[in-house]
Amino acid sequence: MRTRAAVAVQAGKPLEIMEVNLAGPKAGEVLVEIKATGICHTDEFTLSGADPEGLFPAILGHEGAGVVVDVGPGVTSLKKGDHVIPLYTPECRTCPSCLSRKTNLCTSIRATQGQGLMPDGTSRFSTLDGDPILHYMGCSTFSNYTVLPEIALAKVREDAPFDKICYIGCGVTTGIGAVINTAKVEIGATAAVFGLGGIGLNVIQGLRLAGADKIIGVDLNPAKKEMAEKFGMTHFVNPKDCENVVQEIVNITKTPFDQIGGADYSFDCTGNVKVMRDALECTHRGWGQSIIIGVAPAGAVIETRPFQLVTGRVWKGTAFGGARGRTDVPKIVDWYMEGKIEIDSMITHQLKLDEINKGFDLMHAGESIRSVVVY
Ligand code: NAD
Ligand code: AHE
Ligand code: ZN
Repeated sequence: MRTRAAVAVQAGKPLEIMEVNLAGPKAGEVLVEIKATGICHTDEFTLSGADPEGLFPAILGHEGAGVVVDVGPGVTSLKKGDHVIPLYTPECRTCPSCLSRKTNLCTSIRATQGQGLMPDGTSRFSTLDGDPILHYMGCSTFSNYTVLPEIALAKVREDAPFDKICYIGCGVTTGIGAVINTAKVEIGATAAVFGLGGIGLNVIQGLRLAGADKIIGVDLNPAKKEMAEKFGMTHFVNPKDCENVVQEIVNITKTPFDQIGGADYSFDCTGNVKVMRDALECTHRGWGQSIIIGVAPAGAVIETRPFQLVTGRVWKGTAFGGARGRTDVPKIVDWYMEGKIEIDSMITHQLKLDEINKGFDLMHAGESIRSVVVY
């Protein structure tokens, strides 16, 4: 079939909207009509050329929601008409990683996914001239129709609006999951969140759900303060307005009983390795945990004095908030529909596919939280 898609033809160039060919689903695969897709900073990261796994031409996008149109041979868990959210972290439930119960990082199709290919080593997308176009993160939601492996789709309830729940395909689950699954934050904890964008705000809403006391937000953009306060931020620090961010956070977390200070938990949602260091070093001596969510460019390295770890701080990372997609994503959709979590106000812009590059411009200008393309 033919479908309309925004194609990343080259690093650093705007996406090009065009008709492309899409081959039907093979064994174990599913054809999905994408109804809506968010634009995550990771799409921008790959388009910029900073992603060591970034390959071109490719159809980016990994934060979608849609409807099953057709299934390939052997597909048993999904049927035509099912509402689904694509999973860039699949859940096969049979690989050593899934069976370990220690990680959500299913490894069954990771190698081909990183090469922009389906599990059989080929692409379903091509130009009208027949040249292959690569998949991206196994999802390619910047195409109106896309093909995914069955294990990379979460079946969700049919009354949930696509233009909101697409955000659960990455940002919402990543932020809330980092708090609940990765850090396992407890009631009364203190936390610092670096970067108050589409991920950081969801970390903040996760911290509020978990019952954290002090929630300190850090961002260079003062315009992010108001929205973060609505989601539960109690203190705001702008690195431009203080001499030492780490000291500022330590001071905020001091109590009459505890004059050492330091956040119980911190989260990097910027992808900046200097910020990651601050995020580690602002945590409490003896038990502080810092969770890296941000994705850093090729070649970037993190550094700190080993003494920071010798004195009990823990550095961790998380992908997709530690969520097992087929199991956890339908539950997060329920939380949204039951009013336990908020999404609507974070979707600051709704665009048509033709306007998708505007979504990247809004992100660069710091004017959006999430832009969502509705097909
Ligand atoms: P975003 O652009 O919406 O937000 C980033 C925020 O960080 C902005 O508000 C920006 O002003 C702020 N910021 C930038 N530099 C800063 C600095 N030096 N100090 C303080 N604040 C700073 O991006 P997003 O969609 O929220 O994504 C955030 C990061 O998370 C990106 O690196 C993205 O690739 C990554 N990410 C990781 C996962 C995962 O599974 N680990 C999932 C989604 C996104
Ligand atoms: N390809 C990059 C790394 C990109 C990355 O870390 N991606 C996250 C998801 S970001 C979603 O917005 C992830 O899932 N990582 C685990 C994995 O297996 O990719 C690089 O540096 O090579
Ligand atoms: Zn993402």
